[in-house]
Amino acid sequence: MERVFEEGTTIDRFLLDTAADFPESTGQFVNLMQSIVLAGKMISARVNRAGLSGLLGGTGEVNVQGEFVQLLDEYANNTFKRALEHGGHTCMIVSEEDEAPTLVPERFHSGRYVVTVDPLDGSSNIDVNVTIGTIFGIFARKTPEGTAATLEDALRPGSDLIAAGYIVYGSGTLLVLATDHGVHGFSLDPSVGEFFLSHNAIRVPERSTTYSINEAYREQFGEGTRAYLDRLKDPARKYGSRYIGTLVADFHRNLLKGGVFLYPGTAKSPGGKLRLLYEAFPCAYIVEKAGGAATNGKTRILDIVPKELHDRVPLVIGGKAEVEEATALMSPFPY
Ligand code: AHM
Ligand code: MG
Repeated sequence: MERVFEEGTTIDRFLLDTAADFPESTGQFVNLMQSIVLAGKMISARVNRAGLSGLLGGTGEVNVQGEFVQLLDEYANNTFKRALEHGGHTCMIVSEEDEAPTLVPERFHSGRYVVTVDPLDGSSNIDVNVTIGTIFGIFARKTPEGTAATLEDALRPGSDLIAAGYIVYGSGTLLVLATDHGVHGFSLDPSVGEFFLSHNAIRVPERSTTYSINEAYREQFGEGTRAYLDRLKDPARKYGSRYIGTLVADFHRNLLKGGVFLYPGTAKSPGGKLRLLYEAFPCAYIVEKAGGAATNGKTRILDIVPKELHDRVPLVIGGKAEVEEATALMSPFPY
């Protein structure tokens, strides 16, 4: 359902207008998105003041991924969980920072949606003022509303997502939301605390001249990945490389300007580094809604069924023609 919205439409107006297309809508999705917007505004405010409010640096703890937890990671995770738990729209939150899923406590209504979230992607960039972001995916639960959610509600293919998005905290704060209504970007005006439509109906170019990969791992990549990189370096193709090291920031740039992002498997980690449920799935959902594609080198990302909440996956994502070219070269090899 493509609809045309005027620039400057508030995100609230956008959500209410699009919900009106679904007569069976109960309002829970709109409420859920309003909670995500609130959490995003709170995190954005903290990110902007982090250096002044003692929020740079680590907590001294290591998370489920074996990575050092930064103070802002912890703040973002708690903010998200608090915003989502109380609204009566969410039943389960799967976060990068928590080994177990968070079930909405019995004293609140266990609502219709499962939210997967990387509360603060790009942790290694926090302390150096480089763009970071939040990534989220939304499933409608399988088990009945009002009961405790189970793993069955979260361990399912990405094609079951009903919405996904991200918030980038960069030179400005931008929320990108993908639904059946397409992909739209809303910029935060901090002076009024409101997100306004600034990027209408985003489409990713089929082809571009940008690739994003951590090429320091080149010798560890599989044969197909190396062959693909060699092809891109043909001077006639005029490719340039951009790599921020924050998935959501690299993905965002490529979504708007065109490009292909790769975090493939390596000899040491053939299964890749990025996480399926709250990094690859949401980005794959968004890119497909914008006309692009995402694969693990063999299989469409959204067709993969997770075995565990924190599964990792190799990721190649971006313009359709670029992902197809990479897949043709990568698919014969084990990683
Ligand atoms: P994070 O979720 O803990 O921040 O880790 C994921 C990040 C991605 O944002 C980024 O694409 C990747 O790790 C960078 O990894 P590397 O430093 O190996 O290139
Ligand atoms: Mg991340």
